[in-house]
Amino acid sequence: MDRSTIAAIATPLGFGGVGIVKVSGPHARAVADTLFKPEKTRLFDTTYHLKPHHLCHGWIVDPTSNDIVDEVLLAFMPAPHSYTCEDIVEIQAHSGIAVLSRILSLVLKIGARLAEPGEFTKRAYLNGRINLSQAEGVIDTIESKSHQALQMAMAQISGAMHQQVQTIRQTLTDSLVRIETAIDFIEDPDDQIIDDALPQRLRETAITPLKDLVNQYQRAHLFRDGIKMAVVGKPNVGKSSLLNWLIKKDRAIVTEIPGTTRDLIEESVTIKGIPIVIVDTAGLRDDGDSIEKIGIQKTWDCIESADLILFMIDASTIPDENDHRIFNHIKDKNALIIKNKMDLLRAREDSPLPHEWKGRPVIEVSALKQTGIEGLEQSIGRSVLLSENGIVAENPLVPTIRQKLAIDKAKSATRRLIDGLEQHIPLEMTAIDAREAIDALGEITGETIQDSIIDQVFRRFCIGK
Ligand SMILES: Nc1nc2c(ncn2[C@@H]2O[C@H](COP(=O)(O)OP(=O)(O)OP(=O)(O)O)[C@@H](O)[C@H]2O)c(=O)[nH]1
Ligand SMILES: [Mg+2]
Repeated sequence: MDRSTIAAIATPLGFGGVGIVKVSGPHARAVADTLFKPEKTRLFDTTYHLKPHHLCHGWIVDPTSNDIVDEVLLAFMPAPHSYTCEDIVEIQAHSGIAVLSRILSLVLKIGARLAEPGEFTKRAYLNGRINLSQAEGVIDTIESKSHQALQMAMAQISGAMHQQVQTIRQTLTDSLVRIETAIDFIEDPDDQIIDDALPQRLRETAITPLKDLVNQYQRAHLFRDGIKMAVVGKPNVGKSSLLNWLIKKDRAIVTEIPGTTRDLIEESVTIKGIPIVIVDTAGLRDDGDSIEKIGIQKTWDCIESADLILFMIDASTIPDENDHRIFNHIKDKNALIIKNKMDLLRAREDSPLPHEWKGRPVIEVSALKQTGIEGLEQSIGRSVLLSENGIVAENPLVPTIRQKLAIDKAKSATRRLIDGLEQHIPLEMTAIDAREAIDALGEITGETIQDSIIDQVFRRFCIGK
């Protein structure tokens, strides 16, 4: 393993109270000794020892110029009782970019190198302090955009996923041991190493829990991964007004001129706990100049890739052929009909929707007067969850997409294993399936994982974590 000392600014750059420079590795202690002058002692008193796991008040001083760089709190966490299991020094300074980069460059001069994204957590994993699914929980915690997503991340960090998968993997390993023993002692038919109940046991102890995990993924991954929701409709119905309203910002230009929005505008919000990327689109119509035509093409592409569509019409007018054409394009998609400009209806008769549009949720709103949001949010929440045949996640143990792919692999290999046992195919072949299932689950627990997959996991991190 790489034994270098690594360092990084661990907090986001920008305005804030505190910024942290984190150092991990064999030279971390030397970094503190060289740069940190504690308050508790006269400057340069070498008899002073840093107290582990305590915050010490003092100053970072440039050793060549003796300039004070910043007043800081410093924490020293000696190996193995630290995040990485190595010596760690954390310097809590003021959060300005100039201060933090100066401290970082002093640290690098002393012999540390800049940490790669996720390298602190990778060291925690390589040193055996956390397992791979716990590491994935750490990234998901950082990225959590909703309460539910955070709970899922915490379930991974607690090690629950690791344990659950490990239990299933153990039953498969037991079966493999039996199969291999039976291969070795094939001459002794009285010795029932593989009993008839083994396939059924595998169904109960491997297939069922693996299926449960896949179901959990399908039900709840949206809370973590989010969805893309496109607002579409003909020009001037109020799409951009709706975007601005939902994100509580004047992000898109709103005018009474049809064809105002030319490009896709993406913004993020959380609705009913689901992280959503809303895309405001160019109004769809046949005419328009060449710029508008490009925008309209982008809208059609966006409709293809969206998970949910808000098809918006103007409630104060009767749907025309533009509306019909758009509806025909989205009719096989997960879509809600949004009747906007309900405020204009008061004096007028509400025109009924075309017969073919029946059966879809219709939500009445006024983006101008900002009414109807509760109904809209409820319908969005419901349609997202129902489209994934989902009830809201009660069990926060939800595989990540990487884990889900490994579970799929393990499940099909276990199915082949069960079939093979029931059809009494040569045991050597069932052993191959058993091994494949065990290896696939090992990709989750980290036992049979290739370096390339480990790198993939940690590349998702930010620098300093
Ligand atoms: N009365 C009323 N006017 C609205 C409502 N929503 C939007 N408008 C007005 O309708 C006009 C068009 O609104 P936009 O949000 O720009 O419509 P759009 O669908 O984005 O239009 P394009 O970008 O041209 O496709 C503006 O003058 C808005 O103020 C509403 O609920 N009631
Ligand atoms: Mg617009």
